[in-house]
Amino acid sequence: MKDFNDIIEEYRKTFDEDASRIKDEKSLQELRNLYLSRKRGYLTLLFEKLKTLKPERPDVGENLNTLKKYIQGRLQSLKEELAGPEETIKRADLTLPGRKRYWGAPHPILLFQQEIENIFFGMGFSIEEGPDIETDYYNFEALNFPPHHPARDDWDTLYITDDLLLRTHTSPVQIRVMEKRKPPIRIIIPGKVFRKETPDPTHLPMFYQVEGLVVDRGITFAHLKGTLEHFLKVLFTEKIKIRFRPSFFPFTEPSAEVDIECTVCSGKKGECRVCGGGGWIEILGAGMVDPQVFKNVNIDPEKYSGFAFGLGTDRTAMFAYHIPDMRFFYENDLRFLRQFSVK
Ligand code: 2NL
Repeated sequence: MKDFNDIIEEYRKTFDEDASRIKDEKSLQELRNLYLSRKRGYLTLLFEKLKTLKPERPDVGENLNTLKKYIQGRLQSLKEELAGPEETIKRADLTLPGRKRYWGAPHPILLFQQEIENIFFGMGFSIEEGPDIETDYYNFEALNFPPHHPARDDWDTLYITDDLLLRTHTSPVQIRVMEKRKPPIRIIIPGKVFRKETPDPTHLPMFYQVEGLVVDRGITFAHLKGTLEHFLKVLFTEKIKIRFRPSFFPFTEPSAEVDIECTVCSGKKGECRVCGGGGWIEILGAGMVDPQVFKNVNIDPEKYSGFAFGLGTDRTAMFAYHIPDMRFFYENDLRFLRQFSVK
């Protein structure tokens, strides 16, 4: 009987439409009752009708059973979908291979800082750290900055209150160490520093520095020169050319700036973007600690002398890795960062 099979097919379509509207347990239960209830469910009624058929009974019966199984299956999966993750986990295929996890990696600036730390560690230096937020005294006054020195200007320093500021260099940590500890002192201080700058290829309001300090009896400029030359040769290879130029810092006397031959044009001059054609790039500031700084921390400048130096970690990393823009370090573009990871 063709008509009966058509009716079965119509019921399947209606069921699918009804099933697509299910959104909670209650409507699911209603749907189940509508089709499978023993008393008045559509399928129950259809099976009763089946009894009245004669020759077509096996054929129609088979179709009706298929529909019943189909409806039961759909109701079961709807139930699991509504039950959420727990049911899904029960059905998950635990034999599938795991998904690949991305491991983090040290940031290139940290790797470069550690390279610097290792070189000084090899010369007997220890590593010290201090707070990013400092007082005016530790950041400027103890370091012999005159009251109206331009570095105290609003343009350079990010002030929090009249007395609290974001440190503009890591030197305040040296002051704190000298207050607590008597010579001999041989330390380096890596860390974040802050200046009120508009970001451009060579400036950022937050960057990294490594400063160093040596204090003992009989320390001379020769120690300064030998230490920094060794450091630069390990960092930039034995062949690198180095020059010292006279300079000025409020906290050192005499003071010097240290240049290396340009790593990009090898000092050939001309139109180099990195050294501006001069053939040299400035890497370090350094000098013999000013006696006034020693007096500020109760170290007798008649007995002790020392040298100090500072370098910009990001700036130096740019020359070491030939990176044209400092902002690349902080954009977190994985295509950039992955080039430095060990793997
Ligand atoms: C630069 C210059 C320098 C120092 C930092 C220093 C610290 C104390 C006493 C004396 Cl506590 N000096 N630090 C000395 C000379 C230069 O840094 O160009 N930095 C990026």
